[in-house]
Amino acid sequence: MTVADTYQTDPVTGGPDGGIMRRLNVGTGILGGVVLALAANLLADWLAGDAVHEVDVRATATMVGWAVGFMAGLGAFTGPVRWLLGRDLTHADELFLAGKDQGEGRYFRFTTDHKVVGIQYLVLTMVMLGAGGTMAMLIRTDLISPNSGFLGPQTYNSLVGLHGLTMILATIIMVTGPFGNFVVPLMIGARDMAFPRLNALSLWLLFAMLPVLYSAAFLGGIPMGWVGYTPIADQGPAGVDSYMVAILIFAVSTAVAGANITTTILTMRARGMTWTRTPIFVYGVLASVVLALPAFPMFMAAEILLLVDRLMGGGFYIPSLGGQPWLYQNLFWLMGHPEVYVILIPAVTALMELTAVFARKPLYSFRIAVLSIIAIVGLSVTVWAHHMFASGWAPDLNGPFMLTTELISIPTGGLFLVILGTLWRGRIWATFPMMCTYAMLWNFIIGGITGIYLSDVPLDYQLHGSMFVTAHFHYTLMGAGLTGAIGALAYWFPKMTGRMLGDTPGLVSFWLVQIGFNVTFLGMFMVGLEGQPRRVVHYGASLHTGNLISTIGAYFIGVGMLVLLYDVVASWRHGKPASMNPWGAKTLEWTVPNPIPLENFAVLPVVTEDAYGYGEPVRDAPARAPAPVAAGAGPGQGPGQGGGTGEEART
Ligand code: HEM
Ligand SMILES: [Cu+2]
Repeated sequence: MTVADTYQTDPVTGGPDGGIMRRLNVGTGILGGVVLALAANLLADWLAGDAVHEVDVRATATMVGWAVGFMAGLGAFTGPVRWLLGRDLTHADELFLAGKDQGEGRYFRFTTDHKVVGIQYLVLTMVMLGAGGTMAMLIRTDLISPNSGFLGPQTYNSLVGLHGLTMILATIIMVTGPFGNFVVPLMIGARDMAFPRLNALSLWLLFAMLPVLYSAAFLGGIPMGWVGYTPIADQGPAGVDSYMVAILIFAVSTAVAGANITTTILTMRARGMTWTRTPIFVYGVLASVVLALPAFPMFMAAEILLLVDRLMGGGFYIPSLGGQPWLYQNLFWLMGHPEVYVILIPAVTALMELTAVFARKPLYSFRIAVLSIIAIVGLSVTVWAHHMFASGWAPDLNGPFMLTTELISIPTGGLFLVILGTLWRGRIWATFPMMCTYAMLWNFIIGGITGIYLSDVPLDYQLHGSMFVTAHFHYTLMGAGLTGAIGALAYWFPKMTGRMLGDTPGLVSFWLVQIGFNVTFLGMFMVGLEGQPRRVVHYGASLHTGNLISTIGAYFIGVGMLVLLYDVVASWRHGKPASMNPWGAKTLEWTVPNPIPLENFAVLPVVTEDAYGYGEPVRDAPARAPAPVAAGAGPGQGPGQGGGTGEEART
């Protein structure tokens, strides 16, 4: 890779620097949110004082008021407002917004630097996973015995719903948020995202969403599970309003992020970075957001119709008023199935990226990987009704939906084979991130094949609504998706923090989580096959053993995750300082120094070869590679030894 091409920012002119913008931060945001929430509450009380739906109108108005007030108080709208007033942001303002010379304070502001946004996303994701994980521990503790009575049925149902929703939202953002924002612009040789202010907007909308979502716990809960099914959603308490508003905010955030990331990847790749030289992770992130762009508006539409039902006396989903719950189910799964690939693809492509690095081989085969991703994106919008086989909606379509569902397992298998092919005959440096690839392969084969069971209509009639389904999707979402995200974290941690993630606690956490995970969900397959329904607080005595096994496994996951959290926090604070390119990787993010300058690249890079061209000497490789962990990797196989040539690393 050679460098050329200097870059000059055109100063934006048209007004004095500064203004109120410089005094806004998360504190003024919360203040603005509370004030507007109170105002909206009073206004709704006054306007809808004695309407039938008064409680819901007030709850919804309060939450919308909070979100708008928070974003305004944070300064999310100052740019557009000043533009409307005819005074654009000045160059100095733009630099201020990017967080120049602001120290830690920039993490608590509406900061546009993609690296700051990436770190904010990472912390937000970890908080959400922590909240969802705590709920999971409570759920499993309740299920430790057939009638433990640890949680009441109402609390149990709400916890299951909030756990599911928290985890789905967290897994949607867990790769694209932190790594799509921090790593992708570096990886494509750009100075920032295409729309830096939209980037900050997408992040802070999620922050505004969280109190709305969790207010459900104080408003009667969400008794209808994470899917928000009607007619229960039509009849449920005000907690359902929290669900609706949270989803609406989330959908806006996703749309904004999707438009931004798509534009960035399409238009800002470095000179010479043709599509065949674009790293596979960039494809993964692009596929994920391109899929999310049409999917989330479906969910949004579903919730807007629900809002009309609940607040205005509409009957979209109420049969006695001519409505139909199947409408909700269709809209929901038109989002819900693409969404599983929104989650999976970036995680798997992150693992592909690091597998090529640690196997010291080009990706096998880049073209199959790209074609599989394209096929998955196309097919995944044609399979949604496999979630409705047993619902009675359009039984004649069960056959065609079975076919499309089984077809999608072919390109999904393609991704799998690309990773296996990359490992084949590699001399592997078995680091913590690399171990995540192995774990993903193990877990995803189980998750994927049980998916094929479920897509078989007669079998699904048996298994639908059972713990078997719960086990299936945990094997995919957690076993493959979350494992991939953890691999990505361990891999890019040195670039994001300038420090190495501790290997020993990382591996301890890895084994605790992976063993705990398999124990938990194999136990759940067992009780699911024996007919235990999901989302039910009690179960028959004969199912005790399987549930006990699951609960014990879950505690192992919990402890393992705490060890990982410790590792992340401790390494971030005083881990071993990382060199510029500790893994000897060839993609562009490893060519910038630590800490990364605000503008990323002093001169923009020009790309002259593909991202996996091992066989060339690598830059800034460590003098001595860390000792390989796996058997079979003798001394000298670490990258960078003697120039780290690809030939050398192959057997
Ligand atoms: C790619 C990774 C996958 C993910 C992340 C995933 C995720 C999910 C989720 C979240 C659910 C349950 C939703 C709910 O009711 O709460 C589910 C159900 C289902 N999955 Fe998967 N899945 C994956 C792969 C597959 C594959 C490869 C197939 C088939 C080839 C498949 C077929 C099904 C079917 C038929 C159901 C409906 C089961 C039922 O409710 O009766 N899945 N999956
Ligand atoms: Cu599906």
